[in-house]
Amino acid sequence: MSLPCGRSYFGIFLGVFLLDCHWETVSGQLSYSVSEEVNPGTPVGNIAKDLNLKSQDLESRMFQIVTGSKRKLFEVNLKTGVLYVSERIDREELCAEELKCSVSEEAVINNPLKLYRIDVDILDINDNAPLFTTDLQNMYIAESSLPGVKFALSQATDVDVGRNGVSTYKLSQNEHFSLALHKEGDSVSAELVLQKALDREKQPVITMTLTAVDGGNPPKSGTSQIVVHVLDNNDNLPIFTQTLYKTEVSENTPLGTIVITVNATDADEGLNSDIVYSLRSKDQDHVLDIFEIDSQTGVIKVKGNIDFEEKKAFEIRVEASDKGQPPMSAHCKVLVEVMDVNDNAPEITVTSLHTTVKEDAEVSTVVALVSVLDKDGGKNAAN
Ligand SMILES: *[C@@H]1O[C@H](CO)[C@@H](O)[C@H](O)[C@H]1NC(C)=O
Ligand SMILES: [Ca+2]
Ligand SMILES: [Ca+2]
Ligand SMILES: [Ca+2]
Ligand SMILES: [Ca+2]
Repeated sequence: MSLPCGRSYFGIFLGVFLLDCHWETVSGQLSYSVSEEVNPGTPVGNIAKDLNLKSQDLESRMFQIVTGSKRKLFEVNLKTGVLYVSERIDREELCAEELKCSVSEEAVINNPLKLYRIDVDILDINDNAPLFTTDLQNMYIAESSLPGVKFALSQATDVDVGRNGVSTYKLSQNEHFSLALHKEGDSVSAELVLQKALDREKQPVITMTLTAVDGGNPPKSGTSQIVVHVLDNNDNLPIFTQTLYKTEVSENTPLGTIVITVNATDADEGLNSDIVYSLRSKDQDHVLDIFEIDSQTGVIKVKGNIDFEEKKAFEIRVEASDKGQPPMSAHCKVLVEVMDVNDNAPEITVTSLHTTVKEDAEVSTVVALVSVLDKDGGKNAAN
């Protein structure tokens, strides 16, 4: 018996020598294909038929599949010549992302010795869904971002190959974003595109579902939640609860007395809505000498003497500014009417026309002119 390349095919060098010289010694080559994950026992082909051997000869001529150290994925039924799957075949484990996955076996038969090569293509099935590395993608996007701006997304992977891999992405229905898909050969990736301007004051958080779909039949998919946190921009003015406040204050009101509290609110967030109040004086009416405002609370208090006789009403301008960068501000007016208090005694002036009055003076003789002057107004004045 002469052995191929002159040595025992059962030797430990078998694999090496088969590689070295199989082109001159292989008596035949067979190619089959079978899907991964088929049940053990599934037939792949009939070796006896394809090699023109009598099936009853297989056993007597010691037909044998030689796999070296590898797992024995296939076996031959020596009675029928059928090559069948002998254990679970997982293409993903065998070939990972390689597009073509093929298993080569050597088979020998004696009398005369012949060596055959059997190639079995392992066909991918769509047994894996696209998978995202994160179930949740938090994104922080400025409220001021312009439509058209793109944002990177975490991609999905599908360990299947070819069309069983990720073929497209979908985004759940929403008002602001769409997807831009980029295809490069077999791979596809997606970016988030802002379609409509954001408004944190209306919707501070936008949640969407990103779905990766493979091209299998039927397709499989995987999802990831996208949570967009809209970052505030200072795009709102403070707004006073009233544009005009009216109040009254008595003259001589003690210093520190609260006159009124103004209130402005701002729809933004954080410093962009933090309000600082201040008083503005448009002319020389001494408003700033007489009133003060608490910059934090908007409480206006008396700080100087109020004298009705000097000024009967004040018009205070109040500014509210946020602490945004740059700040935004708004104004309101506070009209303070001063109420008179009876703090002035009437002044009586007597002008004598005669130093003495005769006792027999006539009844209607003018004796003196009495004039009364009262600085107080209204009912506090003399009448
Ligand atoms: C200011 O007005 C807002 C809205 O009307 C209200 O929620 C808030 O409590 C007010 N603040 C003060 C200090 O009155
Ligand atoms: Ca798949
Ligand atoms: Ca697969
Ligand atoms: Ca804002
Ligand atoms: Ca603001």
